[in-house]
Amino acid sequence: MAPINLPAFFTAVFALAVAAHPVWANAQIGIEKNAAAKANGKATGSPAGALYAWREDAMRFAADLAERRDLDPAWASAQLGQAVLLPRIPKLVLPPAVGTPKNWRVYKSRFIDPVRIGAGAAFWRTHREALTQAEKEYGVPAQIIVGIIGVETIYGRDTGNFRVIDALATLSFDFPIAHPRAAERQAFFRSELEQFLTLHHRAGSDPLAVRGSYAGAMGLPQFMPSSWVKYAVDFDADGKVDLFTSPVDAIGSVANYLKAFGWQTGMPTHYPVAFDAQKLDKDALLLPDILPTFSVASFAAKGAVLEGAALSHSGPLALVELQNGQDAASYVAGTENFYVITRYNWSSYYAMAVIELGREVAAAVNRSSGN
Ligand SMILES: [Ca+2]
Repeated sequence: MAPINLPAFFTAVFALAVAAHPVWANAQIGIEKNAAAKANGKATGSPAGALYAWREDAMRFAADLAERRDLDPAWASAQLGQAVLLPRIPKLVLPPAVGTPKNWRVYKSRFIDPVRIGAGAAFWRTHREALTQAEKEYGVPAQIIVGIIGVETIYGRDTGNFRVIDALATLSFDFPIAHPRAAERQAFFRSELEQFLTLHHRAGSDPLAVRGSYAGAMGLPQFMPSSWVKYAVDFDADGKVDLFTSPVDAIGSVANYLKAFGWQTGMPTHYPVAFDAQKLDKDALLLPDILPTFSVASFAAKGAVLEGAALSHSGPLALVELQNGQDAASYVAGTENFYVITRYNWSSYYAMAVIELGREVAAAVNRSSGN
């Protein structure tokens, strides 16, 4: 790991930061404006926002993590010190207001449209070999991998334009206390920030150059730093893991992630379900939420009616409810593989969008190849 060459300007700012703070109070006015411009997606090209170098909690965290992870402490505080508070981000992580009805049709329309399907078909044709290889190695069907990368970033078109270090620092040190699980989420983001800095220290790469989502997710598959460390693979075998510019690494990494969370080869994600009004105990069926809990027989006893291949399904099932605003909800019988997709993003709406986008893209690919 080469020592960091800080620009003289920053070294001076940083020296001020560890000294007293009166200067800082005056400087903050300009800083707020700068950070706001950045949050609007306009890079200012200047690091002089609301720098975490001024924040005692952040600098203490940098020192502690350097010790825990055996990193150069000067490097850790210099990197984190250049992170900027982005005031827009805390608002983005707040859950929707209580009583806001979920709407599967609206959600679906955001992710399943001709542009995304067309981009998916092109991605599939270009990377057919890697998708086939991933399916062979990890047992995860191409259409699930294609569904995830499409929903996440439209196949790399939209990987996020926030500096990851700014996003992670903001959510680590300025997480909104109005969030119902603020302490837990803040701890999560601190752990991600720690992994992010450690990853770059070990690789000798520049953490300040990395861009991603407002939550710090990176690359084509939008991996958080901890997932990058645990599940990313060098699937194109060029000697490095690169989820930003190697779609093949992204394909292998998504498949590896799902496999690690228990993907079972050949198992469908879900089955259609109907209800027998005489026997229906919907409360009992919905109680475990999306965690597969019911055998086919206990499903039937509670009034959930399956047919065809579903009747010989051997694993547990969940009744997945997708609300449609004021209209009647949609339901499917989710398998353990449906649940695995929700480990990528903890939402049944997300999982269903991935599955349906993948299916649409597969159909488009088959149509164009004359099958
Ligand atoms: Ca690679």
